[in-house]
Amino acid sequence: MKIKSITLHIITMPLKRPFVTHLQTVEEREGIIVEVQDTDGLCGLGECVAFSTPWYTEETVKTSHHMLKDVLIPLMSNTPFLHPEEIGKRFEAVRGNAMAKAALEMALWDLYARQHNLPLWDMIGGVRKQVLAGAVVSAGNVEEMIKQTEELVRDGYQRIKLKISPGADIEIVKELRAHFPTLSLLADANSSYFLKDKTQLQALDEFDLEMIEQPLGIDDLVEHSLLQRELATPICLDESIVTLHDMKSAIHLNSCGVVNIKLGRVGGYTSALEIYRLCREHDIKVWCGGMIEFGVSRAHNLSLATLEGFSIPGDISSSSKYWDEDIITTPIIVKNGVADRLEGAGIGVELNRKRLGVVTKYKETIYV
Ligand code: OSB
Ligand code: MG
Repeated sequence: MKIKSITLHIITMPLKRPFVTHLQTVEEREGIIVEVQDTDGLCGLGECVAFSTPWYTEETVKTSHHMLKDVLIPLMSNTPFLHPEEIGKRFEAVRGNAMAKAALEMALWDLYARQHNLPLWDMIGGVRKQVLAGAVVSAGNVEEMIKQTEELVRDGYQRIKLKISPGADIEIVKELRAHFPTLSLLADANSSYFLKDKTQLQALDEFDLEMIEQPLGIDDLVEHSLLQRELATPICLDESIVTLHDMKSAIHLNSCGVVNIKLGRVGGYTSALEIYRLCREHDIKVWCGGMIEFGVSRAHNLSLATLEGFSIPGDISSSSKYWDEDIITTPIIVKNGVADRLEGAGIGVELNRKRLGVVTKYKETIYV
């Protein structure tokens, strides 16, 4: 792969409505679109999913911009490489910073697939023609959560994830379950509980949740294991799984029955595929997590979720759930709980340059 230049587009777009969690209310989404160009003029696209502030992980748009520009992109300049998997080796010299690494690595996978004129889902061994999709409801009060769920169910979503936290949990789950007796529901706590809150979490067992996502601390694999022993509802880990090593530890400790895989959180495809394969070997269920993303990352998620093991609907929603107008020419569409896989080369979407221009705050091209 002969890389000529890498363009970083720092963009910002208002959400249609605020995304409320106990940690942060997101009203504007900042992000970085990474565009890698080869010497033949082909382009690969990636997206950095870090937020403006470090509420979900320690990375931010600013730290990942710095990592990309000053640390990771310079690693591209030496010897050419044959396959995007080789990039992981070069990145080993850099600790952490999974989202910055993922943004560049995703763009290289997209470019590699386009160079071979194949869809990326095909290159990684995907098989699903339709990807299983679900949506997230995240609002300040239970009435609003019911209203949003009604809208999403009307739009065809068949799996809804509810954000919960101490004091905003039992009432929410109980009300939602009463309104939607047969809907597939799960709850995501974004690490807002402690092991001492066990009885509060056990009280959720009666509402037939598919799983409870990341109830405890982001690095509490041991305590998740202790909790899982006393909880009927399967635990799904999100924040706790960043590396393959984390996943190995979680399996050894029986910390979870499910994991959501996010390309950004785990540092890109190579790591996501390793985690995926390990989960398959150990009967851990997987699904594709979401990050309130723009179309580039949504298209990457669709590629990943074509893998056979992605047998549970992910946080994969239409571009229109968050955006008035996405930055890609054909928005991502979920209908009746599925999204068709994209059949074009690479991730199968192109940038809408006009829209991108409108939402770009800063842009620079680095020649490698
Ligand atoms: O914890 O899964 C999470 C969004 C941003 C940061 C963290 C999380 C989320 C979501 C997914 O819940 C929302 C979406 O992309 O639709
Ligand atoms: Mg989560």
